[in-house]
Amino acid sequence: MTGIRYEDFLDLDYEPAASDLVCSFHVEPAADMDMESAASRVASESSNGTWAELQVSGGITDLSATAFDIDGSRVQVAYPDELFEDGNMAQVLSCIAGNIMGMKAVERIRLLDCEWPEPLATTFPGPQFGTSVRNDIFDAGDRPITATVPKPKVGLSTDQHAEIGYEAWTGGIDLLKDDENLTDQAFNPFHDRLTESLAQRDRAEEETGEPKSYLVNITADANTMLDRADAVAEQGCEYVMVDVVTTGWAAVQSVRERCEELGLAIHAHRAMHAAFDRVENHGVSMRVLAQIARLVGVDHIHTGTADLGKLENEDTEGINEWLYADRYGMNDVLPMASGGLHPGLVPELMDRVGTNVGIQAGGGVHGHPDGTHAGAKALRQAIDATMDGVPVEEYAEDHSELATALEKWGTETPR
Ligand code: CAP
Ligand code: MG
Repeated sequence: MTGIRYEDFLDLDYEPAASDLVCSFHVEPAADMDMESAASRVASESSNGTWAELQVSGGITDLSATAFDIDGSRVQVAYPDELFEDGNMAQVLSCIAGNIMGMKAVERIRLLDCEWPEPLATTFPGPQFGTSVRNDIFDAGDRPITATVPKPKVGLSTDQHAEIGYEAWTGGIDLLKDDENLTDQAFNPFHDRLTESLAQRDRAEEETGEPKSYLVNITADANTMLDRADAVAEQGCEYVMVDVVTTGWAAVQSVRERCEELGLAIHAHRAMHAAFDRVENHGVSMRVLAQIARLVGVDHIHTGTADLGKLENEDTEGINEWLYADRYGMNDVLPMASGGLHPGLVPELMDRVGTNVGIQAGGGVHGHPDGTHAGAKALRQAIDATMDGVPVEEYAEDHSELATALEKWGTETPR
């Protein structure tokens, strides 16, 4: 008989094996529970234990996780490689971020960070392109690539949407981007939007002589996303966009597989991430969500504006570092800064996040007093000025679009 008890999941002398997945949690035990008891329950419920003591006749493979370090509220748990199915992110998350999030033994619990071991990490494909898009798809040199999302988010007709794309592209923007809640509604059907936007893209490319592309939102159930990805490739676009948190990682994995066949890059929008990561002492950190995104293989992901924009951000710079760092030769990911950005914020943003990023502005382009084309120019001028080491105020002296944007928004952080 093999006994499995909660106490068996705590071993403060345990040294994780190189093949273990090591997860760091913030744990606040329930009122009547000490930290060691809570930590052992976390390791138990997230691997192979339960509330009752088990007796298994004949013995079983030991798949138990081990809580091996407690430092204040930070608990580290090591998971054996055999616990996980290769290349199945949903299964991994059902272990390390599953039932434990609702255990009564803990008042609060947050998955803070993961150290992904090579045997598990390399069962995932990683990105096809990552930061290389800047010069594989575009011709951006060292500067950040730029994107703009037409506003209002939804309600523009297909013609209006495509026309805004043309104005933005010819103003110097690299990527037109759909908004997270624009998919295939009656006022702007997916296939029409794809065709018309790409027709305007071709026109803009011809006029500017610069490569341009379109982040078309294919978000839907997995089968529909695959059909939409096929249509995107057929029409000669380079990207699909997916709302990766709302669709779920399993669906993203299916899209990633299809995109390999089609040679398409994936732009990951993270709408709903804040439901997991905004409350600081509970949930799943954005750092871990970004790690998952890299493993399953998106090429861009929104990681915030280093606190300069309209939305709450968790450690944009630290997360970006993780996305760039070498992980067993896996491609990196291009972080997208977005949410409340406008030209006046560009110098400080680039100071904080560098140039190996995408910069997305919706309201900060289309809200320009002289319209989208001028707004696109102003954004690009702010980037060019910063790349040249020239203060934007000085650059604005002979760049009127930038001057108007600075007059309107200055360097304010919008809310
Ligand atoms: C930005 C945006 C993006 C957010 C997402 C919006 O528009 O299109 O979805 O940036 O947040 O709908 O708010 P603006 P994050 O440029 O007009 O603000 O990048 O933090 O995931
Ligand atoms: Mg949006």
